[in-house]
Amino acid sequence: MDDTSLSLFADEPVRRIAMPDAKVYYRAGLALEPSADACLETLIEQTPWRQDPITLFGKTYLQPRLHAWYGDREARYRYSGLALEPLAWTPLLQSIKSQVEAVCGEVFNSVLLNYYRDHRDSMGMHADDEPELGPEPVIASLSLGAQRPLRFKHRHDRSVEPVKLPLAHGSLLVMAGKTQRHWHHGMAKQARPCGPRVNLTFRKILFP
Ligand SMILES: O=C(O)CCC(=O)C(=O)O
Ligand SMILES: [Mn+2]
Repeated sequence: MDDTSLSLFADEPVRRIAMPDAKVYYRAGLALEPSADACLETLIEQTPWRQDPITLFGKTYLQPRLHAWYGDREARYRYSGLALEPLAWTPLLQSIKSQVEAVCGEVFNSVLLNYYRDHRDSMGMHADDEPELGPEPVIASLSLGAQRPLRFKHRHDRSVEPVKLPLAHGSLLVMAGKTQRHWHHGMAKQARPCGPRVNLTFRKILFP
């Protein structure tokens, strides 16, 4: 997404987050159909959630969250060392995908669902910079459920202030441009208890 495609958000309250070397946009209060509440409940209940082992620095752990991967048949993706076969789109995910595409003016061919069951689930700092996403991927991230902060940290310049962005129920975060090249993002576990959160990150795999 370039700055001109901001017009696709029309008069909606889109915020560009002040971050050097990045294009990050945030919009709260998406008018989803079915409602954000209904999407959250259905996705928690009906998704075939998986919790896969992950190897980091030679040690194997269970990922501290659940996930599911959906996409067009050819869309394969390697994520943190896992090769994921996409599940076929459900009518609900297809509908959410169309609504997200309409809001941000991009077409996606896959979505990673993350389920943070409570405050103890998390995602480590990372960049979505796999080659199959291309050099300047547009990643649209829909948040449902408990509001939790996404943390951003510049990868190369320690003088740049980290950013902590709370992601509200029914909000859309779009990362574009060189964001993945220059920033890491992640979600820490937190001490304060909170309810479940489901996140959907829509992606476009260029070389399936
Ligand atoms: O849960 C989030 O908001 C972040 C998810 C994320 O970064 C990812 O799926 O790559
Ligand atoms: Mn990510």
